[in-house]
Amino acid sequence: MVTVAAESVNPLPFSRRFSDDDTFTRPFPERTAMSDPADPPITFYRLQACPFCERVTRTLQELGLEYRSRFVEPLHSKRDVVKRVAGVRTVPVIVDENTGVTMAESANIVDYLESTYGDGATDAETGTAVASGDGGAE
Ligand SMILES: N[C@@H](CCC(=O)N[C@@H](CS)C(=O)NCC(=O)O)C(=O)O
Repeated sequence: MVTVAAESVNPLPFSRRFSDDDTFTRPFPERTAMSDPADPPITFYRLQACPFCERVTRTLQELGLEYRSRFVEPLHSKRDVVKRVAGVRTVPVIVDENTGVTMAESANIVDYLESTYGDGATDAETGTAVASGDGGAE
């Protein structure tokens, strides 16, 4: 009888690939004066192929914002990290350390990002107008 080690069948189990620790940084050339190169101020909790998350991704990119993506567990009941951070298990969720805002709901997040960082936005800390540029939009 031939036995096959589980590792050789599935070297990277699904639950490992999407664990809460799967964090990566997505750098953008534009950085705000507030940014720490090692630690983007915006953390984006998201899920692969989530249309609501894609909407937020597009807005972040259009505004040229630097952020850190954290891919949550696909299984709703296992999304403890985002539940702890935002009180919900749905994604998208963002945490913006620039302003202290934690927010769920894609439409609210898009509105928030555009009003905080888009044209005509005021600086979250000083209340002064933020210079508008192309924001790195493609
Ligand atoms: N109204 C929410 C919907 C978000 C949503 O349904 N996200 C899905 C992933 S695409 C999710 O987290 N589903 C789990 C759940 O509904 O509990 C929004 O616009 O952000």
